[in-house]
Amino acid sequence: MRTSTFLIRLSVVVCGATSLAFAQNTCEQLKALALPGVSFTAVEAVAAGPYVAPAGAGRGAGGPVAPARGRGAAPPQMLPAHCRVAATLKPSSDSVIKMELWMPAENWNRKFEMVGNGGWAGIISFPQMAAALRDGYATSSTDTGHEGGNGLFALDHPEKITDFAWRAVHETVVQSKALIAAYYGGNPKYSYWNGCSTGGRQALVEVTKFPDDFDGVLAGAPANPHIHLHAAGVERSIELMNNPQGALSPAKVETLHKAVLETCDKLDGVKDGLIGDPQKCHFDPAALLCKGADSDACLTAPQVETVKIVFADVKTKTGEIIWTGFEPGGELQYASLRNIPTQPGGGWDSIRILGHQNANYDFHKFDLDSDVALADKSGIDAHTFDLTPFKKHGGKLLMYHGWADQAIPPGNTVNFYEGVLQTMGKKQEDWLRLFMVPGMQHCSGGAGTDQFNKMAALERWREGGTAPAQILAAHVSNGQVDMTRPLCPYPQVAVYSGTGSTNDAASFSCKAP
Ligand SMILES: [Ca+2]
Repeated sequence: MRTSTFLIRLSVVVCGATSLAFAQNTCEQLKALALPGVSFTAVEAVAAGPYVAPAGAGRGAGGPVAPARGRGAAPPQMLPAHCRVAATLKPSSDSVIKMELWMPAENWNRKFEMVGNGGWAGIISFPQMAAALRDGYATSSTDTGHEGGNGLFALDHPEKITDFAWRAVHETVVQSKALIAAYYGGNPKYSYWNGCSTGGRQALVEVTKFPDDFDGVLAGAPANPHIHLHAAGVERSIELMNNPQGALSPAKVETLHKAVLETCDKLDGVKDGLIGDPQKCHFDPAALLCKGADSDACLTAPQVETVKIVFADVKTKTGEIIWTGFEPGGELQYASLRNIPTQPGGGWDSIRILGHQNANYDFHKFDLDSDVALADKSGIDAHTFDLTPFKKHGGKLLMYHGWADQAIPPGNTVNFYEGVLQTMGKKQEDWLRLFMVPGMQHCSGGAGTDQFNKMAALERWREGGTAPAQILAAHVSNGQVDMTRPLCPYPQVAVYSGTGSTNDAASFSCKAP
């Protein structure tokens, strides 16, 4: 395959079909490239064929991962021929950062797309890389310097915390760009970040710390600040534990959801099971309090309390919001309504390990205010609203978040966006836009229009200068599009014109609230 690739490239040069200085190095020749702190574990020309997770790719490599694709397409099955580089990066003595870079052997679109992680990372995002490669990008991903989807790696490994926080991503960017330049004989014309969830945190950390790394950044459902998200989850879990009779049966969750829709569905002008702007929805669960005997049609007092806990912002003693509550409309997916926890959950690692460096730390000692302050010292997160350097670089930041996110309550993303405007001034729409998606769950899924080509919108913006005034989105059932809607730049919302199908985006326009 390497030979045929070489011949194809050679023919391009001989024909003079392009002025690009292609074929500066073959994939094979990249092995000889000396990059400081980089050791190659594989440099190989891969023939076109079905996607197979690379051998030794580790846990979860070929399995389901957090849905972080920018395109919402079905998982890819076939990959074009490409040069695969697998490497281990060692920017510190304790670093073991795994990265992969795949570069199309033909028809490179002259762009670099790095894809982000989910949860605690610990795996390379191969499926997302595969989708980017199929679209013609040189693409890379890192495991962020550890294996495994929890925080135990960080015990007694401060350098690995730094790798997870920001260094693995940035180092992977630097080495990817060097390899791309060596392979193609030229830099990528544009570099993009595409991440959701933890990938959204990585996006915000990148634009804050390394504003020149990317020309355009997709930040979906950002888990930033990670420490605050996890601490709020712990606080909520403990409040639920202290309300042991509060679990709702599935039938009661249905009752709750119906009552929420009864109150708030029509506020956006269309009765469609979606709440266009949950910020306008003021539903009081006490309205469902059983007046007589307990039944599926009402909530007991402890169950009303559970709903209040799940919907409430988590605040410090002085009233600072650590993270917003879950939004009305997504009740059917909110596990906290149904299950009283017995443990504080996966976010506890952020407190006991990143904070206290003690795997046996007793969660009964949890104190939101002091534990957040302690764990924040780990330096995981972006804490500034001043993104002036990224703006000056010419970068575009496209954020999105589902209003029915069942993993990361979305109000925090609105607050981040507002924080940037308060810090940098009200008019930032030439480089920053936020798209809130009614009815969309975590990164994708749900009753809302979760399928939309955010990368194309970002590229038209950065490369063509056309800011996304709206993004066309679809809801797909059984492979069929059954609803389209425009997604609107916050704070605009999609408003029904009053005529035409409510399943057709053409019947809606984006308007200020
Ligand atoms: Ca509605």
